[in-house]
Amino acid sequence: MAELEAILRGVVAGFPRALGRALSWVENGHPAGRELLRRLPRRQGWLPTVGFTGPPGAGKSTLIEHVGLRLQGRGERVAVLAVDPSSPFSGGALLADRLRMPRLVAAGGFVRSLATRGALGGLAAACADCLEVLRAAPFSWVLVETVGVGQDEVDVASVVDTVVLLQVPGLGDDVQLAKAGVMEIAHVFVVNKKDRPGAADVVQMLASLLPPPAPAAWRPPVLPVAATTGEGVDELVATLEEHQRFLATSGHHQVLSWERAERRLSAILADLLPRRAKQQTESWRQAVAAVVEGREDPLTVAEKLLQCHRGNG
Ligand SMILES: Nc1nc2c(ncn2[C@@H]2O[C@H](COP(=O)(O)OP(=O)(O)OP(=O)(O)O)[C@@H](O)[C@H]2O)c(=O)[nH]1
Ligand SMILES: [Mg+2]
Repeated sequence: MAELEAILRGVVAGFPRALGRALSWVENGHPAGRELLRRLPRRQGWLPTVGFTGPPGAGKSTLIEHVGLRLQGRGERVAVLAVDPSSPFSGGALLADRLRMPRLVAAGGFVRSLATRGALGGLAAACADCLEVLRAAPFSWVLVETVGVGQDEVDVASVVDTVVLLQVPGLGDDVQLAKAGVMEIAHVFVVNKKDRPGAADVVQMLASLLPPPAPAAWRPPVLPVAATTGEGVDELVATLEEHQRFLATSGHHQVLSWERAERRLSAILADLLPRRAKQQTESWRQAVAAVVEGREDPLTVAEKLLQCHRGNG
């Protein structure tokens, strides 16, 4: 496939068009995407990935653009994935992507939105696959934006190294945080819109919710930021670098790689197994009937299906 070869070369060279195409294939579960993932060169070394999450309108995009600009300014190469399940844009809508973070794109950053339809294993899996594509390209940082604070965000957080949780004054934040269980997954807390009244209270409240410091553990800092003016962004970038150093020197890279591989395999299997089982229409129908009629319990039936499947290769 000459086109696949060209896209592979383009990805490795970091060409935006090739990257956009490759990410569309992967995002849409296109067969060419699977072939591409199989053939991507393995990256040497670690590619730092940072997820930014928080409620709608908290300033994630504004902040990511600033962070990206700082990094690009120092000669780093930055890619941004904006994960947006509800996005009307998909399939490499280059124009929409450019409109998202124009200054970062003008500075040479790569920005892509991700609507994730049809990938095996859901949003987090699609995101993980897209990160694999970016790992083969010459980027030195990847920043991922996710909207909201729900299960999807917790899942997406599991594919990045560093999770930045944005909060803003005036949202009844403590309730939201406690409910979503995202306190546990954040490595850095940002209180954005520090120019607004109440920001200092949110900083204090977050600091009071943190667990007591433990030896050799990462302690999430709480950073007040104003993304519109860039105030506090230098401190945030320094913190992101510090967290990456912590991961590198504390043996976390191996742990993260192992956990990610396990999660990916589990997610793919959870998707593949029912699909395969249903392809055997008659045995699937009989299996369901056995459960409906109470002749056998679901676990026994599922185990039989697995065995039967193994018999079929
Ligand atoms: N006053 C103030 N406004 C800000 C700040 N940061 C962002 N905003 C504004 O907040 C609004 C939302 O910013 P975005 O960066 O689009 O927020 P987001 O979290 O990416 O939003 P979604 O992607 O829609 O969830 C915009 O109007 C920004 O200009 C800040 O530090 N102070
Ligand atoms: Mg945004």
